[in-house]
Amino acid sequence: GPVLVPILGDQLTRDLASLRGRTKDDSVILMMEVWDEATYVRHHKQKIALIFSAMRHFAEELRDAGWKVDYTKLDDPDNAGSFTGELARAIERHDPRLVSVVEAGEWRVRQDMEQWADKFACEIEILRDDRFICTQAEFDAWADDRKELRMEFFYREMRRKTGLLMEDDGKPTGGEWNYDSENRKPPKDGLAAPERAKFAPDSVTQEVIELVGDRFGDHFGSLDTFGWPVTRDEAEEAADAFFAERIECFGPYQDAMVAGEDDLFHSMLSTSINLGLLDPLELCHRAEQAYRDGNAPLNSVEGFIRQIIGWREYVRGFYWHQMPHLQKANALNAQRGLPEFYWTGDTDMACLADCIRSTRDNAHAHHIQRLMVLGNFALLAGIDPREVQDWYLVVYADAYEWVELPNVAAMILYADGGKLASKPYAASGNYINKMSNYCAGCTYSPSKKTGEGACPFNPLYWHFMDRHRERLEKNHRIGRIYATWDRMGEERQRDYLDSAESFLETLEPAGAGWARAD
Ligand code: FAD
Ligand code: DLZ
Ligand code: SF4
Repeated sequence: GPVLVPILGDQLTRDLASLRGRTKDDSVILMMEVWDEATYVRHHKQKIALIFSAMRHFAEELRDAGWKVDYTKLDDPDNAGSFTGELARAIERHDPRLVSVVEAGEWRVRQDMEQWADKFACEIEILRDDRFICTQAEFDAWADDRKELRMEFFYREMRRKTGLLMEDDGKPTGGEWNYDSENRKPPKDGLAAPERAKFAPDSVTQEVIELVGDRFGDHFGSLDTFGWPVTRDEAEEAADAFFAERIECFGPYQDAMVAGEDDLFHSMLSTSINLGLLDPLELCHRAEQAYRDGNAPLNSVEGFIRQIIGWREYVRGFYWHQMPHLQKANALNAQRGLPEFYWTGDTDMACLADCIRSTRDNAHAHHIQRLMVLGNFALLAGIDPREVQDWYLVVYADAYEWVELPNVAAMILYADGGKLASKPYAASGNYINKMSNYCAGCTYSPSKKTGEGACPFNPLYWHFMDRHRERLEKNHRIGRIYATWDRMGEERQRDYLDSAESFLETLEPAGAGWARAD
């Protein structure tokens, strides 16, 4: 029989390891829309539509290039509903001599994959996903060598490995590894970015949008605004637009937030990168070229490259290094249910409301919104990590567990006890006020510290610091804050704690069934 090559929904790469060196007349490619993947959490409608549409387009592209593609649609009457079930059916149909597959990105799916060799009579080959720059062996060796894992040092290794922004003498271009100090500009009045490239749904996407509306109509989020790139060509066009119009300001305004400006100068390429439509390393080379050609400043280019070969590779290595226990980590013992407003957007905190609106409309929010508004609130309010993890996995079109979980459990919630980040990203209303224009349109005031009308982030901040004093006081990056706390005196402290507690009492926990079927 032929070689059977299953390609998963986030492996839509022409140069995938399992396709390399295969001949077209001796291989059958298997692609599967399956109920299990579409529902293990109740993904945002746009996320499912994006993945199905991109899968269908990719299958078409492969067929046009002469490959045989066996494609199961979600509605096919005999659809077994799972990867393993569909593979079993395909093995019966094709009687392959070999199944060659690239390792799944997520632990859950990889567990299943590892059972295939025992389940099926034919030979199974699981190949390394070499679309990532750092191998797991490399990451593990790096991590096992040190007591503290810090992205910055990992990132330097990746700069050396790739040669990106490196000079012949082994020094980083411009003399520094990191230009973040130039990348914290608050938004000027009226700061607005060029419209991102949006792609009107073609007939394939429209069909998928209908399917999703039909079958997943009660999942979170809107389908109306769908405009994601669904093919490699469209993704390239989106990348072109970013390099032409937005990279210049990408660095300086990376941490800025403006109400109603959902993309600002971000690349909006994460969905395409994660699906496999764009090659992360190629994007980094393009960014470097933009700098060398004098078309983009070093701080923007270095920042962009760091997000990709630094953070993106780092969280993936960290995920596999820490699984499966990362899923259950809860170092701060956070127990509160996720507030209902994360799903409805119904809150009078203007910053949260805008971030949740963007999340619902676009299946996207940019990094600083995910980190310093939505994440910061979940941290300070002590929301149960598992509920926060489910939320992030559901709502973002770019969310796969390997990238979502480290960002949520470790980066925003400190649930790993500080393995990934050196301190919790906790901030009061002052930070959000400085980096955004949200507060001007809010019923609360960021300068009011406690009581009626005070920005809830202010008392929540001190409530958080106070309740985790024992752990955080020892942290050299945050411990000094307790001197300020102690100087306030008991009455002021009591004000903060009472304000926080009355606020926390008002939070309505979300009902069951939003993220997972009951
Ligand atoms: P840009 O700002 O243009 O950045 C360029 C690229 O860098 C991104 O496309 C992405 O590939 C990469 N990148 C940047 N930051 C990170 C990071 N922290 N981790 C990994 N890659 C990064 N990103 C996801 O792809 N999927 C997720 O599920 C996801 N969940 C997140 C959850 C939280 C709590 C936080 C704080 C961040 C999360 N991120 C996630 C990272 C980041 O927010 C998104 O990658 C980014 O907002 C995507 O938009 P963009 O393409 O415009 O990014
Ligand atoms: C996220 C997702 C969804 C919603 N549906 C499918 C699907 O029907 N078929 C498929 O191959 N992949 C899907 N995916 C992406 C997978 O969840 C993702 O490829 C793996 O989980 C990565 O380990
Ligand atoms: Fe958010 Fe507080 Fe500003 Fe309101 S005042 S927008 S709640 S930071």
